[in-house]
Parts: sequence; structure tokens; C-alpha cells
Amino acid sequence: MMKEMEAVAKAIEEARLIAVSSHENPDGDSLGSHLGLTLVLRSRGKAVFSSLPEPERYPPQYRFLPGRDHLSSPGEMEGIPDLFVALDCSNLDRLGELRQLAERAGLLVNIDHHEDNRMFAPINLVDPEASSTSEIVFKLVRGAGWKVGADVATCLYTGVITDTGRFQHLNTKPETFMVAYQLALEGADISRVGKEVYESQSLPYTRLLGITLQRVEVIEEYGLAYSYITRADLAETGASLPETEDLIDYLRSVRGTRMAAVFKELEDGRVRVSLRSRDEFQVGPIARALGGGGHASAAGYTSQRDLQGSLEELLDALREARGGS
Ligand SMILES: [Mn+2]
Repeated sequence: MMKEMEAVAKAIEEARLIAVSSHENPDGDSLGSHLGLTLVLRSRGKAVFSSLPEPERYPPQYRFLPGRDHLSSPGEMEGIPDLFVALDCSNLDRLGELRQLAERAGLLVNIDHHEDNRMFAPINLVDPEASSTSEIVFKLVRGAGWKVGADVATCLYTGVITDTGRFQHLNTKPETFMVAYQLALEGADISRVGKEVYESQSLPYTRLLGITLQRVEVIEEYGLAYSYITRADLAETGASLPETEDLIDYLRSVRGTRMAAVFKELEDGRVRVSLRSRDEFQVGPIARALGGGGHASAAGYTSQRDLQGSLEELLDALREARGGS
């Protein structure tokens, strides 16, 4: 690990123009590590092209993050970067159309903590033991002796708390609190992060939450709690899909269940399926079997079927995973 970290620090020091990106359908950790590193590189005097794959579904609860002003759209990139840093991406497809730029760059660096990371770059700084990509970025910046500061700490702290479910998930280790402690010392705005991320939901989303919770069903055979969101629900309430990222946690907290699923109807008729598990049960392999990916306790995939069909598809996959028929 140390060797890769030094290689990444050296590659950054030697590069002039650096492109930074993270996965489509961004979350707190992809954005926190992405914007945090962008700010660090800028303060190191680098020319930074910081961009998210289109369509940019930026969840509103992360609008407050420092560094967001530095994001450009993928088409605005001019020239070939000396270095491309991919953050929180288990494979290159997660970069959407920015994949081409990543492949053309002078050097590609992969910084991630997904256990299914494909090690797609010449330099892979990948640690599945880390709570978050933000934790790895923090250790990189610290290890290189670069300045962190309050804004970067706020970004990275956001990544740590969201990927650990506020220090509750199994990926929370004693080390995670050390990182949080150091980010707090650097001036991370802890109460602001809590307020913006967990206590700033819109009225439309609050109403959508009500509709979705009203529909929750439990299939005891699989310990599965599930619900769904239709396009009509979004139109009726005025809520947007990116706002619904954490909605599944309400289902995950139903006693007696071991996993939760939320089916979200996309504009093109496909269905985005989010999975979360409790305890040791692993949803990552199930999402992968259905063409998606993620972590042991948080994963997802996109189904080509409709809402009813995607539920049946998931139940088939669960049956298969159990080894039954
Ligand atoms: Mn992550």
C-alpha cells in the first residue's frame, strides 16, 4: 500500500495538467474524495480539469461541498492530461464518457476501496479495508506532506460519514475514527455536514418518502424489505431521483429483515435497483450477478425489465444465490 501511495504522490508532483473524476450517479464519498482532491491539487499549483460523467445527477444534499465551483462538464476539456485520477470507481465503465479521456491520458491512477475493483490502471491505490475513498485520499495527502485545511477536510469527512452510514456500518474500524479525528483537527465543519447531508431534505422528497414507506412489503422467505418509486410518483411530488439515495436506509432498518431493495423507474423505462444489507449478509455478489456492482453491504444494478419484472428478477437471483431452484 505504501508503495502505491508514494507512486501516486510522485505522479501528481510530476504532472502539470491533471484530470480528476469519479463515478456516475455520484454519492457522498465519490464527491467528497473528488472535490477534496481537486482542491488539494489546485493548492499545489496544478492545472486541474475536474469533471463528472454526464448526465450529472448531482444529489442536492452535496451542493454545499467546497470545490463544487471547480467542476466542468466533460466536453470542456482541452488537450490531453498528463495524469487522470479516477476516484471511487471499481471499473472504467463507471466513468461514463470520461473513460476515453482516462485511456488517452499520459498516466492513469485508480484510487478506490471497492472489493471488486478491476485494477484497471498502471497505478492502483486500492484498499478494500478503507472505510471510503475519502479516507485513502486523506492518507495520500497526509503521507505526501501536503496541506489539508478546512475545506478539504469538510469534503473528506463527508465521504467518511456517508460511506460508513454515520460510523455504523461494518466498514467502520477504529482507524476510521482516527481519520475522522484528524479531519476534525483540520477544521472539517462537522455540524454543517450533518445538517446539509441528513437534515435538509426537500418537502417534495419528504412526501415521496411517505408514499414509498406506505408501500413497503416484506418477503419473509428472503428477509427482504422492498418498495418502489415510479415516474408518476416523481411527477406528482416534484421530487428528483438523486434525492432518494438514502431512502433505502428506512427499509434496511425494519426489524427481522436482512436486506432491503428499492426499485426506481428511470426515464427510459429501465429500473435502477438499490440493495442494502444488515449484518453479514452480502448484497454485492447479487448485484454483480445482475450486471451491477458495489460493496458487500451496499450495491446496485440497472434492470432492463419493468418494475414487476425487476422484482421477479431479483427474487430469482436470491433463489439462485441460496442454491435452491
Ligand atoms: Mn465509496
